Amino acid sequence: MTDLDALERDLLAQVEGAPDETALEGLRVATLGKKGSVSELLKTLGAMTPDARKTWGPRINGLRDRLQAALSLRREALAEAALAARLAAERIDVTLPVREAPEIRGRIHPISQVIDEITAIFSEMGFAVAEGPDIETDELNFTALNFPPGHPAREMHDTFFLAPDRDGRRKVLRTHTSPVQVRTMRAQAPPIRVIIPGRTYRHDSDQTHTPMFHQVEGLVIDKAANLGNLKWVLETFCKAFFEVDSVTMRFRPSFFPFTEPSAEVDIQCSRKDGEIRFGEGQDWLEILGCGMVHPNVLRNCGLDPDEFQGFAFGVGIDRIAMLKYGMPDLRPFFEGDLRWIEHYGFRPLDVPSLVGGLTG
Ligand code: 2NM
Repeated sequence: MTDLDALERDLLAQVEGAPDETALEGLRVATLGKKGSVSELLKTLGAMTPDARKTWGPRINGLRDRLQAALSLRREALAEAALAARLAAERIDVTLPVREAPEIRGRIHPISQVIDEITAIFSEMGFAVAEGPDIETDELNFTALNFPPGHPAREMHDTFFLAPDRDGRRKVLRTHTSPVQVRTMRAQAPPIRVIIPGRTYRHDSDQTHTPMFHQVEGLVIDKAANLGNLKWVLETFCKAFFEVDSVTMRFRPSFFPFTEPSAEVDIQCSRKDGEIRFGEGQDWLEILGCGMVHPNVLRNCGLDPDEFQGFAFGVGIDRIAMLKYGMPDLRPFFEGDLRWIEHYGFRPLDVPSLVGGLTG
């Protein structure tokens, strides 16, 4: 019958045009489902005469079979297309570079590197690391260290003062790390061997000075520590730090309120085309200050100068970092310019040690 042929053409066209698997499933339910249009047609066979059924049975069943075949063909085609679309959408370009992990991408600031190097060297000599606050009392920064109140030596330091507290006392940004030595002597009994790396502050700013800078100071207190020990410690440090087999050092008499006698130490070097080499040459480079701890300082820290003595030294970290790593200007140290740290920074996994090498 032409009605059945028209129905078949229409259904097959709908199957062919189903845009996705959901629409196709809707079509299946509407035709072959329990109450689907084709299922309803099949049900009419039961009520027919045997003759009519002979004619209509094969036609309606044929329609159902062809419709079923068309549905599964279309379902396969749609599934294939959906998979292809997903593969295209979720495609990953495995040739793209991987983003580096922080421990690979990051850089250690030369100051941190040099502090780690210095710590490694002095640890080997039996020194511990001590630390203290950046904001100190006047007593710890000056008075205990034998700078009497009103003494002109306080002016050598271009101190940053904080606003006075209720009692009119003004705290200071520490001008050196020496207050930590005082804290250490007051807190623990000799023998003492410590180094103190840290930030220090002075009101000074030009090509070679920043208002915040870094120092390492060292302190040794026992019953017999002497200038000979001091010289050995400093020479051992300089050779290890500058990675040379020998250094020539020159001790010039100097003055610090907290040491007596006091000296400034130069090391011999050569300068060719702006490049500095140690252990050779005719030039002298000032690198640190040192001396025997003043009896007044020992007394101020509760130690009897007739029983205990010791030496101390102070090194400017920023300055020796510039010398060792050939950095001509101090100011970019604290500007946070990524290009500078890319160039002068160190790799996080190259940890300085005397065994593995200080500088990787
Ligand atoms: C220096 C130079 C010389 C020093 C002295 C002391 C203390 F606390 F023991 F008295 N601490 N640091 C010292 C001595 C520091 O820096 C250039």
